[in-house]
Amino acid sequence: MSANLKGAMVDLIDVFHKYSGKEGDKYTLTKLELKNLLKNELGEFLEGPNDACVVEKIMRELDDNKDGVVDFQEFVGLVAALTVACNEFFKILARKSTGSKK
Ligand SMILES: [Ca+2]
Repeated sequence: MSANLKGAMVDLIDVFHKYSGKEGDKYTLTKLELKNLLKNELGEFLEGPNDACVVEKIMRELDDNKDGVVDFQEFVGLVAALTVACNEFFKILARKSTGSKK
């Protein structure tokens, strides 16, 4: 895992393109590409990435400009939201382990 921000940014771009290049426009994610990315990369964070309804819902939420595909900017919104959620989770864990009530 990357321990620096520049590495994390490059990784983020690499991961996106690894999936976006499979079918259709190589710079956007189709529903199938999004499903594979969610399943392979975020399977442990997301409930039911194999569930078509879940993928459909995430797709609708991410597809800001309603063009039926997810571009990099739209994808980064998901990553940012998940990263914020993870950070909150780690803060709670840290508070529990130190016994702080803040
Ligand atoms: Ca879109």
